[in-house]
Amino acid sequence: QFLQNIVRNPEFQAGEATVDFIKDHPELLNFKTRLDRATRLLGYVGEVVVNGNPDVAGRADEKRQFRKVPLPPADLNQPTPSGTRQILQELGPDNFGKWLRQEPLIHYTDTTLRDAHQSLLATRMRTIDMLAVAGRFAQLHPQTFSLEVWGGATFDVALRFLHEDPWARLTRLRAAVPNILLQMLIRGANGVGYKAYPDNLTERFVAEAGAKGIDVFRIFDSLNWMKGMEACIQFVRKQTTGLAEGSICYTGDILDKSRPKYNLQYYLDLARQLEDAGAHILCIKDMAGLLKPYAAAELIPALRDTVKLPIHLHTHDTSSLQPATYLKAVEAGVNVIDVALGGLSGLTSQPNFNAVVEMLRHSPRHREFDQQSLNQFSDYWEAIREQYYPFESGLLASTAEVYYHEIPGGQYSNLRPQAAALGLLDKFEEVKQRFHDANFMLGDIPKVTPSSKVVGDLSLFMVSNNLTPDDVLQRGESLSFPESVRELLRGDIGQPQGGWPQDIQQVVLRGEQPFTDRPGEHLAPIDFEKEWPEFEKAHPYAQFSDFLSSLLYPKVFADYWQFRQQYGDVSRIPTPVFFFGLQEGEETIIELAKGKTIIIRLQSIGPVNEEGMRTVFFTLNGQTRNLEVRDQR
Ligand code: 3PY
Ligand code: ZN
Repeated sequence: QFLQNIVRNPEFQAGEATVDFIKDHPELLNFKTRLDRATRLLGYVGEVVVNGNPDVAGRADEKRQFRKVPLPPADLNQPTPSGTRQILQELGPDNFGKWLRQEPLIHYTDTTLRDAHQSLLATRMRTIDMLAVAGRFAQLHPQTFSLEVWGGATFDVALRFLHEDPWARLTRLRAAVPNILLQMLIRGANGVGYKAYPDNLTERFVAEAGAKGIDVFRIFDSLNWMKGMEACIQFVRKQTTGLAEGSICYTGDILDKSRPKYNLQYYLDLARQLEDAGAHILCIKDMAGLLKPYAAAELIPALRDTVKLPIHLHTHDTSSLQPATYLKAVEAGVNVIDVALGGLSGLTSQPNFNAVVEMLRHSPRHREFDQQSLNQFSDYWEAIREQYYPFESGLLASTAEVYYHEIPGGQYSNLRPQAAALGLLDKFEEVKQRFHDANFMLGDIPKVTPSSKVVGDLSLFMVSNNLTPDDVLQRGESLSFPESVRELLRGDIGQPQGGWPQDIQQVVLRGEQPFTDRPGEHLAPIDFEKEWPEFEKAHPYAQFSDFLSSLLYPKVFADYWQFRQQYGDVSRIPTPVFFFGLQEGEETIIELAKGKTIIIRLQSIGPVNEEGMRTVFFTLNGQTRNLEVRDQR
């Protein structure tokens, strides 16, 4: 019966079965019900039509219409021109680093597919919207240094809220972009999570990411703790053919002599240590956008004098000053700068790619890009962005307040909904004030995931409980602090420069002994030999990458897996339908596989019956299909 199911499957008959074929078709094993893919996706659409997508509950206007999305014109029949990936393959990582360091023209990393939507739209960008243009971009702008497409919060959000497999996203993007380096953000020992993982898990994760297509691993530690990065740099060197980009998280202001903790020397020392640890590229990761133009003019030449590595600058344009920082950095010899396509740039995202190219046009380090085409990509993203309106952060204008609160760009779009969920939206001004206070209570630390999340948790805790910094220290013994604050001060995610302040550490830990060693050293390694076969048995046709997902996020993965068995691969559903369902009389086209599409039309929704069920009347490829859905609204 199983074999019959396979040979009768239209995708199999069309010769389109890939390695994912059986995983994507659990119905092959289901001899009684034989739910096909279309039926499962229809089940999802029925659910959203009746009950809505919980991720946009209370924020969705289901009647809102979206305009037609303009696709940037490209001739996809042409072979894809070669790019930086071919240069890396030719030179190998060490020589690639040397080549990049002496490149006269400026290079660009496009962050549109990772940090830009993490920072503007709470990381919700779906694979379908990326794939619609990724190949076109590769075709038209092969001179781009890299595309940041993976890691950071995208891994968790893909599984948790989008019900997508992040590994499949990577595989599909790699296939669409054979020529430009693909880049990810990895939080050192914290991987793509919020806590430290055993070393052998990080190692397998890095190896798998490399095998599935990542070329540049941007590695950072949220406390700038070398021990949190060293092992990861080595894993990239050992397990992949890619580039290890060691990062300095930039905080404070090197020009502010009254705050000497993060002075120029601090960053130069870190850079030297990253070079010694084996990094191929040095990144200045300015996650909140605090690196001012004249500070860049001082920092970059000093770094170039200190290390032989090429320098990659990342920032967020929260204040709107950052193009000026880029101008100074380019003059000072930076090699690569991070930008986002117009429609997803600015504010808490990266500076505008299109505009920065124009800033440098006719100057010595200008690299040529077809501006008309860049603008067409920007138009695409602007139109797509409208479909994600429930996830906009609410920040309407750039703000110099960021120099005070130092909230990273990638966190801002999350902190507001977090505050809203606690009923604190009216007090968001106070939350930002307490974010500033919490930072200094914790000893003035770099704030970037996961340390920034803990500073956020502490500030929300103070606002909810009406506490000042003094209250926390004086009444701390009787307060129940967020678990994340306890873990941070216990040393779970590492050690900051100068150690933790003893007053708050004692109040929060109440006698518990803090760690000072590297978390990876006291965490039990994963027994892959034993656990992978067990996992495989419990999850028929799962891949090894699914196992890695489940080790990083056990509960999130379990929910995702169950969802996937029930509804199939929802990443193929167009975004308006995925978030808002269909209106009566509306239809949608879903591409199940290359050349295989289905058309779902919502005819009408019946009334609720005594059992609380509604009948939803659809047509699927013109044939009537009725669905019973429990009304849970
Ligand atoms: C992340 O870790 O997700 C970040 O974007 C840090 O800036
Ligand atoms: Zn960033």
